Amino acid sequence: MFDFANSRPHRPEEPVGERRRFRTIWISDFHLGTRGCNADMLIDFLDHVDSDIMYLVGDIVDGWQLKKRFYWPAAHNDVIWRLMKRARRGTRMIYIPGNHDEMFRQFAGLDFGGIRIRRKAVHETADGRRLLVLHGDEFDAITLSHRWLAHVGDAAYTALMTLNRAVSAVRRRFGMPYWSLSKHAKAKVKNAVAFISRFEEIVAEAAGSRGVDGVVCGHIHTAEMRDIAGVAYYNDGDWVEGCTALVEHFDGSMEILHWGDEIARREAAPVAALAA
Ligand SMILES: [Mn+2]
Repeated sequence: MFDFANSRPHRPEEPVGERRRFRTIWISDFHLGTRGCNADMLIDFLDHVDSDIMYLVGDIVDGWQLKKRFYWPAAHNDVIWRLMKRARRGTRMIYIPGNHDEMFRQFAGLDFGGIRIRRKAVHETADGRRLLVLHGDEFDAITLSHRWLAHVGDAAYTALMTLNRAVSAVRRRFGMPYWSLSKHAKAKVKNAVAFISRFEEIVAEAAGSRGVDGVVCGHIHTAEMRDIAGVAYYNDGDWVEGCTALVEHFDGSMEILHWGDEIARREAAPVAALAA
């Protein structure tokens, strides 16, 4: 086992002092162990924010892809290192494994380096709302009953992600901000839109029947926050396409951070100051 506690990251951590602070951060669907994982943006995110509580809402490591082909660059270790470091600094860390990292579900109830592994959790917001936190594949009928079909979808998805990376690389070369091809492709495909809204309704309905005020999940790689029949539905998105996080401010209000936009804003700020 790699000793994260006594190692240094490949890329040094940026100073902790000036980070934006939140009460809670939810992030999921990193898919570490795949080329699709946007580890650079994730590292940038982790180095610029801090919180009292952090939920890792599943599909952190992609065991399915790793089994097919081992891929683990230094940046992926750096992500794990930063998560472990956070736990040691005192952030209350809760890890809820998803379907791609389901091998960790057997450890639900245990603590690993200060990170609590749970099947699901109930989070209480600063304004007293109770939110059920789970990955979300529990409601994905395709994943449950036709596992092979989910793998076919997985292959098509991997192909789209390869294309997405090529577009991103070209855009970066021309100094254009991060833009997700796959995110926009998905928004255009009627079936995908129908699937997403159906998923959101099912999850919200299930949460409502459990008597909580809302639900936080990941899984479908589509960040969202909306009211569905009186239940607050939150999805923290992913770090493959959208590069998004869900955060709770200290007054209990919630926000989705689009990290590509945040980086663009940060990099534009000195230029704007210069122009003024
Ligand atoms: Mn998933």
